Amino acid sequence: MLYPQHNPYRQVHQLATYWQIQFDPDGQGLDAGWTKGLPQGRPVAVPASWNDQFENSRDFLGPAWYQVQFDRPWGWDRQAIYLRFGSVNYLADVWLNGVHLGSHEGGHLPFEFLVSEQVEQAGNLLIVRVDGDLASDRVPPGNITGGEIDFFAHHDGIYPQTQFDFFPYCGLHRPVVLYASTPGGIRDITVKTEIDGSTGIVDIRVEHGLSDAEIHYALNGQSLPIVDGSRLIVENASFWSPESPSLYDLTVDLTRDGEVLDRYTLPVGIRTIHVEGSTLLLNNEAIHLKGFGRHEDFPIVGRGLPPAAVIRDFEIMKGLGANSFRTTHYPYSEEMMFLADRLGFLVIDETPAVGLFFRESGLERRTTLVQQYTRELIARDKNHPSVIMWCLANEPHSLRPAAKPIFQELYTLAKSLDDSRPVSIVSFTGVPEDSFDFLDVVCVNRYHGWYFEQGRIADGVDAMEQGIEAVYKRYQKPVVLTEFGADALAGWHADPPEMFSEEYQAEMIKGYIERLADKPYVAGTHVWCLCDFKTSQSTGRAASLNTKGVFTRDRKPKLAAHTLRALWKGGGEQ
Ligand code: GCB
Repeated sequence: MLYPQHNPYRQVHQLATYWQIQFDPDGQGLDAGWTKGLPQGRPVAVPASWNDQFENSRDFLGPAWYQVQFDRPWGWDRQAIYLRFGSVNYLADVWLNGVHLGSHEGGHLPFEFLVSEQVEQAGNLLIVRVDGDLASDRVPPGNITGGEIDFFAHHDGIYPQTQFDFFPYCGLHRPVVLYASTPGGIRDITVKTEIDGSTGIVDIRVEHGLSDAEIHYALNGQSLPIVDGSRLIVENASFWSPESPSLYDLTVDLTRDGEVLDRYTLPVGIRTIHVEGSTLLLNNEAIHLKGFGRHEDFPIVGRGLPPAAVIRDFEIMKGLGANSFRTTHYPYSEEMMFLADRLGFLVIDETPAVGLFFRESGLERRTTLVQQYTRELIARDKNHPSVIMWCLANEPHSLRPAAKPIFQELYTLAKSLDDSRPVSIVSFTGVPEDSFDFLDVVCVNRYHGWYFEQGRIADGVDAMEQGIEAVYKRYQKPVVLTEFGADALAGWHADPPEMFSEEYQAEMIKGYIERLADKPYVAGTHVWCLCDFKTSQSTGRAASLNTKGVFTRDRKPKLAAHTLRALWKGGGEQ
């Protein structure tokens, strides 16, 4: 799925910054005819979560109704017009001028409708009903009752009752745009790259609906012939890597009789990613991931897209010497993924499948949703050089026998959609995690010295090391420690270190990284997490925050940030 872009053949029109919203706690909107207009809307910012914008909406999870009006941009009368949503959490139903266009389930992934027939010249009314309620047959799940959970007892009774550790923010979280392109024009482009010595090979597939059209390709403005039906050959190519994130502009022109009908320009990074034995190879050289898990979580904006804060997060990661992150626990914004390409980050790209459990009730529905998310994520992010691995789930409660065949099928699906990247899941058990028998990389989260061996960093580091060695011994694949960390209350100090102090967090993180540094099969360590973030209320989360950030929620460094900079960048370097 292509990201909308502006050029002489395509236009993007951003809808208003302030829409109207009306909450519908009694679920009366449909019967009361709100699809034709909201009786008592009030202004709301888009994109943003609704929860922190109003006095009375923090814990309200829907349904809520959004409304906006727009006119058709000039010159669009003969264009194919699409209405595209970057992310709506969780369930969206969309009406345009009273016509139900369709619905989409699952946050964090884009969806669009062809609306050329419905859009009038002026006064179009767009209505979106958003339902973010938590349910056991949704993904991620929540409000689970009756002993359905195999693990995570402390998640029972938290409020809101999520089966995951982040606040279930709701709303129109990413840009909503109209875009226009040539009817039958370019619908999709898939690029895969290979390396042969100093030569780069770019394999391209273009989907379009104009059977009599020709396709022309240019790289950085230079026209290139296609070889073997689908390949561009780039002599003396600059390969993409974190140290040198070279991108080429690939321009695809759809032409007829020499006239350009449609154009799309895609940034392409030429690079390869492979697993060989227990090593992860980028451009045929071993790589080591240094980085973080993180949340799209900001005061007031919630899980909405704040462009400046995204830049800030890249800045603080770079400043520490990080080269990688995992999109915990859902796909990050498309805007952030393009920046990752440009700034040279290695991304483990995760679907919104967090908190999966494998008891029967709702299992079929959850499984279908996770398959849908896998398809949608790969369709969205397949062309990013920064994406080095697909992660199909975080910490599934996978000890039940149903889990393995479900992941086997999911793995096969992911590989059939993209055979060019490793595929994994992130496990908190590790041994045994039956699915690691077939997954390409072993990704595990470890909290020794925090949830286990509490207050004892040295014992925790020993236990972590033993666990990682056991995982490697059992599966003989590259291992990424995808989460480890400790809560630290900014400004709270203790000597000797005590839990929740900045010293404890810093020392534990250092202990983990140093202990794993000389294990060649450890392909990376991701600290949990970059910044403190909002989560459900519980005794385990002071101030409703997970404070395992090495930065505060407003991006101020804790001691651990300085420790990481010294570890990753070396002593004095800033
Ligand atoms: C985990 C989860 C993450 C939590 C973290 C914690 O294992 O993957 O979502 O926030 O632990 O802090 O407990």
